Amino acid sequence: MPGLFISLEGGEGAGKSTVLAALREVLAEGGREVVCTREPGGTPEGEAIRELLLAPGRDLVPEAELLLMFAARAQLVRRVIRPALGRGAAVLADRFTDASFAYQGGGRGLDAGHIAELERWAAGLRPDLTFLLDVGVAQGLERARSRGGEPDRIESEREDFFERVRRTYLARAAAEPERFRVIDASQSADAVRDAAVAALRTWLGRAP
Ligand code: Z5A
Repeated sequence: MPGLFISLEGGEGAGKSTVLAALREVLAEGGREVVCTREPGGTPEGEAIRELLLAPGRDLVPEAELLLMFAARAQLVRRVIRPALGRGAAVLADRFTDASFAYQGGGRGLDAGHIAELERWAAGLRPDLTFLLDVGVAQGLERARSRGGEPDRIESEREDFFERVRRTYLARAAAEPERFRVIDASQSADAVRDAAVAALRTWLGRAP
Protein backbone atom coordinates (compact mmCIF):
# COMPACT_ATOMS: atom_id res chain seq x y z
CA MET A 1 0.00 0.00 0.00
CA PRO A 2 1.28 3.50 -0.80
CA GLY A 3 0.94 4.96 2.72
CA LEU A 4 3.27 4.86 5.73
CA PHE A 5 2.30 3.03 8.90
CA ILE A 6 4.12 4.14 12.05
CA SER A 7 3.33 3.10 15.61
CA LEU A 8 4.29 4.46 19.00
CA GLU A 9 4.67 2.16 22.00
CA GLY A 10 5.83 2.36 25.59
CA GLY A 11 4.94 1.61 29.15
CA GLU A 12 3.23 3.85 31.67
CA GLY A 13 4.30 7.51 31.63
CA ALA A 14 6.62 7.04 28.67
CA GLY A 15 5.41 10.32 27.17
CA LYS A 16 3.77 9.14 23.97
CA SER A 17 1.42 12.15 23.74
CA THR A 18 4.17 14.78 23.31
CA VAL A 19 6.12 12.65 20.84
CA LEU A 20 3.01 11.89 18.82
CA ALA A 21 2.32 15.59 18.23
CA ALA A 22 5.91 16.22 17.07
CA LEU A 23 5.99 13.20 14.73
CA ARG A 24 2.69 14.25 13.27
CA GLU A 25 4.16 17.63 12.28
CA VAL A 26 7.15 16.02 10.57
CA LEU A 27 4.95 13.60 8.64
CA ALA A 28 2.66 16.41 7.49
CA GLU A 29 5.54 18.42 5.99
CA GLY A 30 5.04 18.59 2.26
CA GLY A 31 1.28 18.26 2.59
CA ARG A 32 0.92 14.51 3.24
CA GLU A 33 -2.32 13.51 4.98
CA VAL A 34 -1.65 12.19 8.51
CA VAL A 35 -4.19 10.03 10.34
CA CYS A 36 -3.64 9.51 14.08
CA THR A 37 -5.21 6.58 15.88
CA ARG A 38 -5.26 5.32 19.44
CA GLU A 39 -5.80 1.86 20.85
CA PRO A 40 -7.86 0.42 22.22
CA GLY A 41 -10.34 2.68 20.43
CA GLY A 42 -10.17 4.88 17.37
CA THR A 43 -13.62 4.00 15.96
CA PRO A 44 -17.03 4.43 17.64
CA GLU A 45 -17.22 0.66 18.18
CA GLY A 46 -13.60 0.52 19.37
CA GLU A 47 -14.19 3.34 21.85
CA ALA A 48 -17.13 1.37 23.30
CA ILE A 49 -14.83 -1.64 23.66
CA ARG A 50 -12.24 0.65 25.30
CA GLU A 51 -14.76 1.55 28.02
CA LEU A 52 -15.30 -2.11 28.71
CA LEU A 53 -11.56 -2.80 28.80
CA LEU A 54 -10.41 0.07 30.97
CA ALA A 55 -13.28 0.69 33.42
CA PRO A 56 -11.93 0.01 36.93
CA GLY A 57 -13.50 -2.90 38.76
CA ARG A 58 -14.39 -5.19 35.85
CA ASP A 59 -13.35 -8.80 36.22
CA LEU A 60 -12.10 -9.55 32.70
CA VAL A 61 -10.12 -12.76 32.30
CA PRO A 62 -6.87 -12.37 30.30
CA GLU A 63 -8.26 -14.23 27.28
CA ALA A 64 -11.30 -11.91 27.13
CA GLU A 65 -9.01 -8.89 27.49
CA LEU A 66 -6.86 -10.07 24.56
CA LEU A 67 -9.84 -10.79 22.31
CA LEU A 68 -11.39 -7.41 23.06
CA MET A 69 -8.11 -5.67 22.19
CA PHE A 70 -8.16 -7.47 18.85
CA ALA A 71 -11.88 -6.83 18.30
CA ALA A 72 -11.21 -3.09 18.55
CA ARG A 73 -8.10 -3.46 16.36
CA ALA A 74 -9.91 -5.42 13.63
CA GLN A 75 -12.48 -2.64 13.41
CA LEU A 76 -9.79 0.07 13.36
CA VAL A 77 -7.70 -1.65 10.69
CA ARG A 78 -10.61 -2.15 8.32
CA ARG A 79 -12.49 1.10 8.89
CA VAL A 80 -9.61 3.53 9.34
CA ILE A 81 -6.05 2.27 8.84
CA ARG A 82 -6.31 0.33 5.57
CA PRO A 83 -8.43 3.01 3.84
CA ALA A 84 -5.96 5.70 4.96
CA LEU A 85 -2.92 3.73 3.76
CA GLY A 86 -4.72 3.10 0.49
CA ARG A 87 -5.09 6.89 0.01
CA GLY A 88 -1.35 7.30 0.57
CA ALA A 89 -1.72 8.82 4.05
CA ALA A 90 0.71 8.40 6.91
CA VAL A 91 -0.96 6.56 9.79
CA LEU A 92 0.48 7.36 13.21
CA ALA A 93 -0.80 4.82 15.70
CA ASP A 94 -0.72 5.36 19.46
CA ARG A 95 -0.18 1.64 20.16
CA PHE A 96 -0.79 -1.37 17.90
CA THR A 97 -0.27 -5.14 18.12
CA ASP A 98 3.10 -4.89 19.92
CA ALA A 99 1.07 -3.67 22.92
CA SER A 100 -0.89 -6.94 22.96
CA PHE A 101 2.34 -8.95 22.94
CA ALA A 102 3.71 -6.76 25.76
CA TYR A 103 0.63 -6.40 28.02
CA GLN A 104 -1.41 -9.55 27.39
CA GLY A 105 1.61 -11.73 26.48
CA GLY A 106 4.31 -10.41 28.83
CA GLY A 107 2.09 -8.86 31.48
CA ARG A 108 -0.72 -11.44 31.67
CA GLY A 109 1.33 -14.44 30.58
CA LEU A 110 -0.77 -15.43 27.56
CA ASP A 111 0.84 -17.58 24.89
CA ALA A 112 2.63 -15.50 22.23
CA GLY A 113 1.64 -18.07 19.58
CA HIS A 114 -2.06 -17.26 20.04
CA ILE A 115 -1.31 -13.54 19.81
CA ALA A 116 0.72 -14.07 16.64
CA GLU A 117 -2.21 -15.96 15.10
CA LEU A 118 -4.58 -13.09 15.98
CA GLU A 119 -2.07 -10.62 14.56
CA ARG A 120 -2.06 -12.51 11.26
CA TRP A 121 -5.82 -13.05 11.08
CA ALA A 122 -7.52 -10.13 12.85
CA ALA A 123 -4.99 -7.33 12.30
CA GLY A 124 -3.32 -8.53 9.11
CA LEU A 125 -0.69 -5.84 8.96
CA ARG A 126 2.36 -4.66 10.87
CA PRO A 127 3.80 -1.15 11.12
CA ASP A 128 6.64 -0.11 8.82
CA LEU A 129 8.31 1.66 11.73
CA THR A 130 7.75 1.46 15.50
CA PHE A 131 9.02 3.83 18.16
CA LEU A 132 9.45 2.29 21.58
CA LEU A 133 9.69 4.94 24.30
CA ASP A 134 11.54 3.11 27.03
CA VAL A 135 11.56 4.31 30.63
CA GLY A 136 12.17 2.50 33.93
CA VAL A 137 8.94 1.28 35.50
CA ALA A 138 9.23 3.25 38.75
CA GLN A 139 9.98 6.50 36.90
CA GLY A 140 7.14 5.95 34.42
CA LEU A 141 4.60 5.14 37.14
CA GLU A 142 5.67 8.20 39.10
CA ARG A 143 5.00 10.39 36.05
CA ALA A 144 1.66 8.74 35.32
CA ARG A 145 0.55 9.17 38.94
CA SER A 146 1.62 12.83 39.03
CA ARG A 147 -0.90 13.42 36.24
CA GLY A 148 -3.64 12.74 38.81
CA GLY A 149 -7.05 11.14 38.22
CA GLU A 150 -8.23 7.65 39.03
CA PRO A 151 -6.06 4.89 37.51
CA ASP A 152 -7.86 2.70 34.95
CA ARG A 153 -8.11 -1.10 35.26
CA ILE A 154 -4.76 -1.79 33.59
CA GLU A 155 -2.93 1.16 35.18
CA SER A 156 -3.87 -0.31 38.57
CA GLU A 157 -1.64 -3.36 38.00
CA ARG A 158 1.37 -4.00 40.24
CA GLU A 159 4.91 -3.00 39.39
CA ASP A 160 6.01 -6.54 38.44
CA PHE A 161 3.30 -6.59 35.73
CA PHE A 162 4.83 -3.45 34.17
CA GLU A 163 8.35 -4.93 34.50
CA ARG A 164 7.21 -7.89 32.38
CA VAL A 165 5.58 -5.51 29.89
CA ARG A 166 8.83 -3.55 29.58
CA ARG A 167 10.96 -6.68 29.15
CA THR A 168 8.66 -7.98 26.42
CA TYR A 169 8.76 -4.68 24.52
CA LEU A 170 12.57 -4.60 24.70
CA ALA A 171 12.81 -8.22 23.57
CA ARG A 172 10.59 -7.48 20.56
CA ALA A 173 12.69 -4.44 19.69
CA ALA A 174 15.88 -6.51 19.91
CA ALA A 175 14.35 -9.19 17.67
CA GLU A 176 13.31 -6.68 14.97
CA PRO A 177 15.94 -3.91 14.96
CA GLU A 178 15.09 -2.81 11.43
CA ARG A 179 11.49 -1.94 12.44
CA PHE A 180 12.04 -0.59 15.97
CA ARG A 181 13.65 2.63 17.11
CA VAL A 182 14.14 2.53 20.89
CA ILE A 183 14.15 6.00 22.44
CA ASP A 184 15.49 6.59 25.95
CA ALA A 185 12.38 8.12 27.53
CA SER A 186 14.00 8.74 30.92
CA GLN A 187 15.32 12.03 29.50
CA SER A 188 13.50 15.37 29.57
CA ALA A 189 10.36 15.59 27.45
CA ASP A 190 12.19 17.89 24.98
CA ALA A 191 15.11 15.48 24.62
CA VAL A 192 12.76 12.52 24.05
CA ARG A 193 10.82 14.46 21.43
CA ASP A 194 14.02 15.59 19.64
CA ALA A 195 15.43 12.06 19.57
CA ALA A 196 12.22 10.66 18.08
CA VAL A 197 11.98 13.43 15.49
CA ALA A 198 15.62 12.91 14.44
CA ALA A 199 15.07 9.17 14.09
CA LEU A 200 11.95 9.73 11.97
CA ARG A 201 13.72 12.21 9.71
CA THR A 202 16.58 9.76 9.18
CA TRP A 203 14.14 6.95 8.38
CA LEU A 204 12.31 9.18 5.89
CA GLY A 205 15.64 10.07 4.30
CA ARG A 206 15.30 13.73 5.25
CA ALA A 207 17.96 15.96 6.75
CA PRO A 208 17.78 16.00 10.59
N1 Z5A B 1 -3.26 -1.95 26.09
C1 Z5A B 1 -3.12 -3.32 26.22
O1 Z5A B 1 -3.05 -3.83 27.33
N2 Z5A B 1 -3.08 -4.08 25.09
C2 Z5A B 1 -3.20 -3.57 23.84
O2 Z5A B 1 -3.18 -4.30 22.85
C3 Z5A B 1 -3.35 -2.13 23.75
C4 Z5A B 1 -3.37 -1.37 24.89
C5 Z5A B 1 -3.49 -1.51 22.40
C6 Z5A B 1 -4.41 2.15 27.03
O3 Z5A B 1 -4.69 3.17 27.87
C7 Z5A B 1 -4.10 0.95 27.93
O4 Z5A B 1 -4.37 -0.23 27.22
C8 Z5A B 1 -2.63 0.93 28.25
C9 Z5A B 1 -2.09 -0.28 27.51
C10 Z5A B 1 -3.29 -1.12 27.31
N3 Z5A B 1 -2.52 0.68 29.64
N4 Z5A B 1 -1.81 0.93 30.50
N5 Z5A B 1 -1.40 1.03 31.52
P1 Z5A B 1 -4.35 4.68 27.57
O5 Z5A B 1 -4.45 4.95 26.10
O6 Z5A B 1 -5.19 5.50 28.45
O7 Z5A B 1 -2.93 4.78 28.19
P2 Z5A B 1 -1.51 4.85 27.57
O8 Z5A B 1 -1.44 4.34 26.17
O9 Z5A B 1 -0.61 4.18 28.56
O10 Z5A B 1 -1.27 6.41 27.45
P3 Z5A B 1 -0.89 7.41 28.57
O11 Z5A B 1 -1.19 6.91 29.93
O12 Z5A B 1 -1.52 8.69 28.23
O13 Z5A B 1 0.69 7.44 28.48
P4 Z5A B 1 1.67 8.35 27.64
O14 Z5A B 1 0.95 8.92 26.44
O15 Z5A B 1 2.89 7.60 27.34
O16 Z5A B 1 2.05 9.43 28.64
P5 Z5A B 1 1.84 11.01 28.59
O17 Z5A B 1 0.40 11.37 28.87
O18 Z5A B 1 2.46 11.58 27.38
O19 Z5A B 1 2.71 11.38 29.84
C11 Z5A B 1 2.35 10.99 31.14
C12 Z5A B 1 2.71 12.09 32.14
O20 Z5A B 1 4.14 12.18 32.23
C13 Z5A B 1 2.23 13.47 31.75
O21 Z5A B 1 1.89 14.17 32.90
C14 Z5A B 1 3.45 14.11 31.07
O22 Z5A B 1 3.47 15.51 31.18
C15 Z5A B 1 4.59 13.49 31.87
N6 Z5A B 1 5.80 13.27 31.04
C16 Z5A B 1 5.84 12.75 29.80
N7 Z5A B 1 7.11 12.69 29.35
C17 Z5A B 1 7.90 13.19 30.34
C18 Z5A B 1 9.30 13.38 30.47
N8 Z5A B 1 10.16 13.02 29.51
N9 Z5A B 1 9.75 13.90 31.62
C19 Z5A B 1 8.89 14.23 32.62
N10 Z5A B 1 7.53 14.08 32.57
C20 Z5A B 1 7.05 13.57 31.43
